Amino acid sequence: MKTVNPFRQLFAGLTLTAMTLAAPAFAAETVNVELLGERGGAMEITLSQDSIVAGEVTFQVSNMAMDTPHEMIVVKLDGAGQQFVVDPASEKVDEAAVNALGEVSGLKATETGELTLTLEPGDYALICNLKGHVTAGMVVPFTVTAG
Ligand SMILES: [Cu+2]
Repeated sequence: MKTVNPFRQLFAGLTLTAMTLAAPAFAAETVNVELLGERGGAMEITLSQDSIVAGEVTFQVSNMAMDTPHEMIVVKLDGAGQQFVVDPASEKVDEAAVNALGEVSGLKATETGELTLTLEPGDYALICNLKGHVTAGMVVPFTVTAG
């Protein structure tokens, strides 16, 4: 006759529960990023949260425009309030001159994309560097704290 130790089964069940409960502590942060505005008008980037604790973060990026492409570039700043220099000829920030860590590029109107990065504490900015878009308002500060 086969016997089953009920305590052993209970213990196995508790262990599984403990692992399930612990899992969210390791989950990455998610920041929802909306790219807003149409060609020729005001544009902006809005964030579901403008600060996270250092570690892995996923930017879920949505181009909310009706017919204007956008992108999102994550830039590490030298310090809070650092201003971007927009070249008057190209109407863009020189990406080689800034510390760009990653991007979701080429989002047509209504398209979405995502980018996962591991960020250390510091000051960052998210920009859309399509021609004229930073000047039109597509730059927003983002802070990563030590926690
Ligand atoms: Cu844009």
